[in-house]
Order: sequence, then structure tokens, then C-alpha cells
Amino acid sequence: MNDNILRIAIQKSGRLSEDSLKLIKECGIRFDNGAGKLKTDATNFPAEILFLRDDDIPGYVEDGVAHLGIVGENVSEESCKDVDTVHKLGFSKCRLSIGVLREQEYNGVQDLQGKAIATTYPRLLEQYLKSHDVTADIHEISGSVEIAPSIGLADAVCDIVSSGSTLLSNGLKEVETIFRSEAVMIASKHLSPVQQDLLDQLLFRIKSVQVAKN
Ligand code: PRT
Ligand code: ZN
Repeated sequence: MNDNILRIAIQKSGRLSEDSLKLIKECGIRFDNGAGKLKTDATNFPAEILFLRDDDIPGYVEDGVAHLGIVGENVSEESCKDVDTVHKLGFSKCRLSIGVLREQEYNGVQDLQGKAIATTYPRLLEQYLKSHDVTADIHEISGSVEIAPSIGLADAVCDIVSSGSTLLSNGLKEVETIFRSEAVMIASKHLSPVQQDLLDQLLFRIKSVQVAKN
């Protein structure tokens, strides 16, 4: 493996993709991101860009297959992979929240004791409930979480909220925010000295871009 380049993993297609590409371009790194490509070489910086599903990025970075990755903190924290979070990127802000049916009385997290909660984030939810001495029945499902209470599959949900309109349109109200997230840059713990130097250069550029915007 070439220890003299940085392999940067970003989301192939989704909410993080456009801003991730934009950030790399704003750092002055040029590359051809032709549609459908899974990997591309930068032309003016010793880097390769890999286009992956966001959920796969922390694992690739832990294994050192990618040296850097851009993911939501929610995905990185839930994955429990052994990576360094080196910088917060300020986009894709959202929160992981618990919602219950609007008509349900809710007085606090203790009301979730013994309830069934559907989520894609079982670890973050478990941690939160544990820290509040609540034991619930966590149902891990991979999508369309918000529909679970109205079809009788669960008493509550724990999912990503941005505007709140998905909760609203599924008859739910947001009752607890358990995690606030934004896109972050994660790095492998096994960078070569050259890669560490390239990462420092990249972080310097990212910080300059962020300062220029504020
Ligand atoms: O295909 P791949 O696995 O790569 O993508 P994905 O479908 O798993 O992820 P994607 O592209 O939907 O989201 C990527 C990341 O964007 C998430 O991990 C979050 O860090 C961040 N993000 C920001 C969001 C949202 N905002 C968001 N609103 N991720 C998901 N949502 C969904 C949420 O799941 C819910 O269904 O949007 C709905 C809620 O939105 P509101 O505005 O109605 O509240
Ligand atoms: Zn995903």
C-alpha cells in the first residue's frame, strides 16, 4: 500500500455527498468526479477519493483502507469504531431524538421504562437510557422508523430529526433529544508520517475555508 497518499472516503450519494465534495474542492483539491465512479485520483494533491455508503466509512477508516472519512457524528459514534474525530465540519446538522405518538401523555424519560422503541441507533439509544436508569425494549430496524408507532410496532421511535416534519407527518411529537450531530472528519489511528503531514495540510485548508465563511 502507498503510504504517501491520503485516501479520503466520502458518501457516494446522500445528504452528505454534495457538501463533502464542495469542501474538498474549496480546499483547492482538483479531481474528476464523473458519475458512477467509486474512486478518483486528485490531480494536484497526493489524495484519492473513495465514494462509499456512509455506514461503511468508519469501518474502512478503522481498518486503514481509507485514511480519512467524512460522516455524520451519529454514524461514527453508533459504529463504535476505533477512529479519531479530527474536525467538526459544520454541515448536515441534525439531532437524534425520541418521539412518541402526539396524543400520548409524556412526563419524562422514566415514562419509557419497559416500552418498545424502534430505532436505527440501538447503541446511542441504549447509552442514553442507561444513563437515565431506564430499561426499554429496543427494536433495531433499518428504515422508515417513524411509521412504527402508528402501525403498532413500537411505543416510541428514536431517529434523526432535522426540520421535524417527518415526525409531525407520522403523528409523533419529539420528547427527548439524545444526541446532536454534524458532519465530522474522522481519521485512521495508523497514519504514516507523510499521511499525518498531508492531514495537517488539509486541516489547515479546511479551517481557512471555515474562517473565510464566518
Ligand atoms: O446510502 P447511505 O447509507 O450512504 O445514506 P443514508 O440514507 O444512510 O444517509 P443519508 O444520506 O440520509 O444521511 C446522511 C447523514 O446526514 C446522516 O447520518 C445524518 O448525519 C445527516 N442528516 C442530516 C440526516 C438528516 N439531516 C435527516 N433529516 N439524516 C437523515 N435525515 C432523515 C431522518 O432519518 C428522517 O427520516 O430525514 C428525516 C427527518 O427529517 P425532517 O427534516 O423531516 O426532520
Ligand atoms: Zn447510511
